Amino acid sequence: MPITSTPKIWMNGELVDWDKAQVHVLTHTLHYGTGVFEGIRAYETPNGTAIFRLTDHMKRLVNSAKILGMEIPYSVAELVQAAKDTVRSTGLPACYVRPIAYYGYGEMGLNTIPCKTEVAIACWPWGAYLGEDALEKGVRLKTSSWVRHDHNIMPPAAKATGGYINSSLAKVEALKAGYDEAVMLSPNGLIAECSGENLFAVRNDVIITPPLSAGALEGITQNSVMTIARDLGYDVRVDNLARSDLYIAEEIFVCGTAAEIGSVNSVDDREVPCPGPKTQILAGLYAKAARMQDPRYARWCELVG
Ligand code: PPE
Repeated sequence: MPITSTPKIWMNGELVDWDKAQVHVLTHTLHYGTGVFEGIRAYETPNGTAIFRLTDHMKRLVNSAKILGMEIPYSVAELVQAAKDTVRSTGLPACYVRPIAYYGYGEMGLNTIPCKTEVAIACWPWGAYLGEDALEKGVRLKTSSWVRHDHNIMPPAAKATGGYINSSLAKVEALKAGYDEAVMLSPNGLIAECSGENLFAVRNDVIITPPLSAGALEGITQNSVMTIARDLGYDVRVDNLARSDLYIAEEIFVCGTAAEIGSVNSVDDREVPCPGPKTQILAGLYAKAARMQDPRYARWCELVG
């Protein structure tokens, strides 16, 4: 999906022109994948543009850095303000927001202790990540031959740039095989998540999503969906899922900031009823919550001002 430029990018405390937001080819993180990032969405709401769960995303960014032993020279509050300033500077009513913290030019070698952390926040309009009809028609999933990395190889709780080699291998493999998205298993064969989304399956009327311990990112969309589902009185559990649970699920959906909520119509060519009734209800409520149209979740919408 090609990027559409916007006027400014926030870099190390300043809004700079889009074309000037550049790094040197000897940037540390370009060589070793030592960065952390976030994916956030700003939505048009009746009260103006609001960034969905911005503070929670910035907290996760700081935690990702902490896991890597990286120090971000800004507080969560400063990062929140910077993201709002960036979105406001574009004049866009809705957009995708991409903060990244990375080790810049100056040091080389695997020792990151002397490296200085740089931070940038860019935003641009980004459409439906899994296609416009991902909710209605559903996506085709394929179990990946690539195993999700393990906690002692690359902590899945950190949204680290280098970790996404694993996701990218899985995504491209699935696309080349004619599927839309990859399901990744943990080293012991349990469902972890998709290459860029968390996964939920409904079995015996219970909505289940795999835990961090199975290699899933603690998704903010996942958390929002669980809250909405529990408020509806659904039985929601964070629990392990086996591959066969997906083959006989009543419904399956995937969710993430970029993808929002997409239904799943098959896994490894076993058809799954789609779009499932719970999926449709949850997707409708999520879309309203993100646009500040549901007072119960208005606290999640942080107005850019
Ligand atoms: N798992 C993975 C591996 C993942 O990348 C994401 C988000 C999620 C789960 C869902 O997390 P959350 O956004 O907090 O609900 N993926 C981001 C980046 C996608 C990309 O291609 O880049 C996103 O959705 O913004």
